Amino acid sequence: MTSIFNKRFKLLEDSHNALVNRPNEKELPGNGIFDRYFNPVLTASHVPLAWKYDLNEKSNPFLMERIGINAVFNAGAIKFKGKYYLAARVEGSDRKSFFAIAESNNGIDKFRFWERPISFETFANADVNMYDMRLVQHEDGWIYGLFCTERRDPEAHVGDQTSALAQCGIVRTKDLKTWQRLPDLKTPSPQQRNVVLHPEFVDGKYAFYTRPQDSFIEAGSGGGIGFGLADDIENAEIAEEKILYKKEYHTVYESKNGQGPAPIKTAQGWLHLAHGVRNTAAGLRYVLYMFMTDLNDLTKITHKPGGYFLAPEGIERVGDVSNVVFSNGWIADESGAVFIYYASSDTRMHVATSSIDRLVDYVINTPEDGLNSAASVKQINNLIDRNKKVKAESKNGLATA
Ligand code: M1P
Repeated sequence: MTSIFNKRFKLLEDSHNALVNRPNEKELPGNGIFDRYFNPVLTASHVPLAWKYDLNEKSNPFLMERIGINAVFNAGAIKFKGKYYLAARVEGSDRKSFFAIAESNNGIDKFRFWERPISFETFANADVNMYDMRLVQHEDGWIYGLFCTERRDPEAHVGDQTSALAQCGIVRTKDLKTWQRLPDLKTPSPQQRNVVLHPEFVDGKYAFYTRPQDSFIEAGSGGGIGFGLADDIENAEIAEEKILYKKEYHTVYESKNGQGPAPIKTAQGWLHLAHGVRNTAAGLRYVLYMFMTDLNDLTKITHKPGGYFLAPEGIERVGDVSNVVFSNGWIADESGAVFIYYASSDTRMHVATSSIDRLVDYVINTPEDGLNSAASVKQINNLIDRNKKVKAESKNGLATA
């Protein structure tokens, strides 16, 4: 007779194989800017069975889960030696997050986790939690992983077991397998999340996008996406942060914002993906937005499309932290294709695809936020007028195809 263990093992293995081999398809027609896909690319169910189950029938006759995985989200991304890699944030049922590499041949489906999660050195004052790694191929030859490292706030009173101190941890690798831990980034700000390394040197220095905050929400002296330089990466210290994209009243980033992945260089400027947060009666709502900075002055914003680029839709709206999309990884392919990896509701990972040409067009030709309702109506009326003109011209045979 087949044992409980064997029956369950077959069921588990079959469903895991079906999941990790599942093809993905575009959801058409989309909005012309990017294409969503029907299936998430990574979920908690994608982690290998050996991470959760004791696979020995003697010690686990009921084949129970011994370790729970709660969610897989907020992944850094890189194309390396022809394959697409995600450095995902894996969160256990104990609430601790860690990083794990998953690989795919085409970037849109069949992502498989490597045998083990990433390990690297922790310091004497161990990181209690770590999350949201940004992978960057730097021109110095290393691949860097910048992530948020959190510990309990030593100033918090005994009854407060939630206040955290967040700072930026730095690791680097040449093969995504062996990781060297460097000292955490030092900045003048008491809290840092969403710190991103720029892929090129600026005046011979390492350039960072930062997000200075006093606490999870409080920005203190202004808030927004910051920018700073450090002489050295092995003891990185930013003396001064300049805010390059500030929060603004009644926008999709009125509560806070943060740089997403490292920007992509194009002929027209650096393309940026960021997240914006606003508060609602149902809690914080996180959306993605884009902007472009000058090729020679990284602190100069040249294009600022209004509104959000991508917001949670359908099932994406539901999860552990609902109404959230967050991206810390994208890949610009040699072909000009762009793979945008985003997490929904702190629960699962998705991909959307676009191209450099489409994203540059979006960033340059989307009207800026006019910051009031009348300005929004004016933008729509302008578009209607231009469309009427095109229609009239085509009737008269003037419009070109
Ligand atoms: O829960 C939503 C996000 O909240 C934080 O992002 P931010 O610091 O910009 O508010 C992070 O914890 C992020 O991981 C999380 O997805």
